[in-house]
Order: sequence, then structure tokens, then C-alpha cells
Amino acid sequence: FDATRRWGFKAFTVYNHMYMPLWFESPLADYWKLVNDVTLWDVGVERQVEIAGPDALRFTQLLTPRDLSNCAVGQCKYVLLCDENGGIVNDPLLLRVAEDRFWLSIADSDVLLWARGIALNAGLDVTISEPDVSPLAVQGPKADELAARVFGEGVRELRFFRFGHFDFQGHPLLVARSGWSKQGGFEIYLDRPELGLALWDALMAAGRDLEVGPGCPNLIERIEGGLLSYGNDMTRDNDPLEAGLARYCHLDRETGCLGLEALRRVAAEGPARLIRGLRLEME
Ligand code: THG
Repeated sequence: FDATRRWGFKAFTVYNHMYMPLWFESPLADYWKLVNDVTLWDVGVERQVEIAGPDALRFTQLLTPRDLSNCAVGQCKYVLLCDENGGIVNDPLLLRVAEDRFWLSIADSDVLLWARGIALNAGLDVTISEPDVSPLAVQGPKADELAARVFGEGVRELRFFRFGHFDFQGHPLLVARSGWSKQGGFEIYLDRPELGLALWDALMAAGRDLEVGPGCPNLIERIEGGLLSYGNDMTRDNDPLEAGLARYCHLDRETGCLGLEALRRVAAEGPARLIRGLRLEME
């Protein structure tokens, strides 16, 4: 955050009770830098909600209609969290960091309280917490080159939605091939707050000839890419089927989850409304 201030963000919003930059030069100039070069995003506001313990898989599976049985350690999945009516509570990126430990990298709503509340009466052996882990996204067509310069050539081998650990100044950092743009890139899950400035400065220095610049989730690019923003495009008043996210719901499953009956009803009747993208062809 201090680095983004130093690099001069022009506006910010509040996301998960924290400040998140909205643009640097201008939304349009930032868009072109993201699409042509590479940008660093402080997305530390995407907090991790950690679910750990012997019943971590069973409990996490209770929170989302997406089937997690085939989720390997080292894999990410985009998941919807639903309430008992099928309403979307959040749409985090899930990381299976260990056999019995998941991180939900959350959008803007209070998942820690939601999950801890559900755990009270679930009768499952889990511990739910918020580790101090702050993602830094590296997004844009030159992201592979930049990441390889800082983390080594091995980072290029990461497949989409997979993560590994890569050395930074003697400390292994979790690096995933993911990010909230369609330009490609990585997210570095910084678990050492004291290394934040060093990490930002190292990436900026290594990418000078790549024209690296500061950035943040870009409204123009993510709408063009069809990425939905929780709290803006959809809220708890929408279910995943009407949000066009049915492909992330497995309703024929045997294990129960919150909202399953409601979603099955919507699937049988067909959603009453649909959130759709619209392409305007300009002359
Ligand atoms: N990174 C991290 N946390 C996050 C986001 C992120 N938390 C909030 C928000 N973004 C979660 N929302 C999304 C939405 C879409 C994607 C990622 C996070 C995404 N979707 C791919 C797509 O649509 O092409 C693929 C999804 C899939 O096939 O599973 O990447 O960005 N840490």
C-alpha cells in the first residue's frame, strides 16, 4: 500500500474494509498499460480466509455448490459461496494449499464471519482464521518475462490456476498463475508484510525496460473480459444460475451444500432473469 501511494494512485475505494487503488494515470491509460505491457496491482484487499483441520474439505464443500473432490494441492478454483436461498455471498478464488487446508481469496464481503458462524453448528473439526497474506498481482502480456526475472525461469512452467513456491530473498513465496484480468499473469501471495516494499521495488526495477507500471483491477478490461464483480454486477439477490455462472455449480452431487435445494429448483424452472454481456459494435 505504501508503494502504491508512492507511485501515485489517483483514487481508491474501500474493499474488505481496506483501501484499494482505483487508477493511477487514468482508467484509459492504465488499460493500455495492462493490455500492452505489464502492471503491478496491490490486491492485498483480497483477504485469505483459511479453513484448516481434518474436516477442511467437508466444510469447504458445504460452503460452495462447486465440486471440490478433484481439487489437487497446488490448484486454484473459482467458487461461489451461496446462502440457503442460493444467493451469492461471495465469489472467491479457492486455493488448496495443503491436503487439509484451503484459502478462500475473497471478494468484498465478510466471509470470515459467515464461515465462522456456519462452523458453530456444523459439527466439523475445522479452524477458520484470516492469515496476514496479501496478494500482489502481476498482469499483462509481459508478466511471464517479468516474473521469470525475479523468481527464475521455473515460474513460466506454471499452468493456469496452479501455484508453486518460488524464492524471493531467501523466502519461499506462493505464486499462482491467476489474476482478475484476461491479459495473463500471476498473483504472489505475500505472507511477510515486511517484504512488501522490497517485492514491489524488485519487480519495478527488473521490469523497467518492459515498461512495467503500477495498476489495479481495471474496469474497462474486466468488463471486456466478462469478469463479474461481486457487489456491483451481482449481490446476494442473485443466484449463480441467473448470474450466468452455472458452470461453477454441480447440482447433481451427493454431498449437501448451502443453497443446494434452492438452486436445484431454479435449475428445474429456469432462472427468471439473466445477467448477460452486451457487445456494442461502433461504426
Ligand atoms: N484473485 C484473488 N482473489 C480474488 C480475485 C482474484 N478474489 C475476488 C475476485 N478476484 C474473485 N473473482 C474472480 C472471478 C474470476 C476469476 C478469478 C476471480 C477468473 N476466472 C477465469 C475466467 O473467467 O476465465 C477462470 C475461472 C475458471 O475456469 O475456474 O480468473 O482475481 N486472489
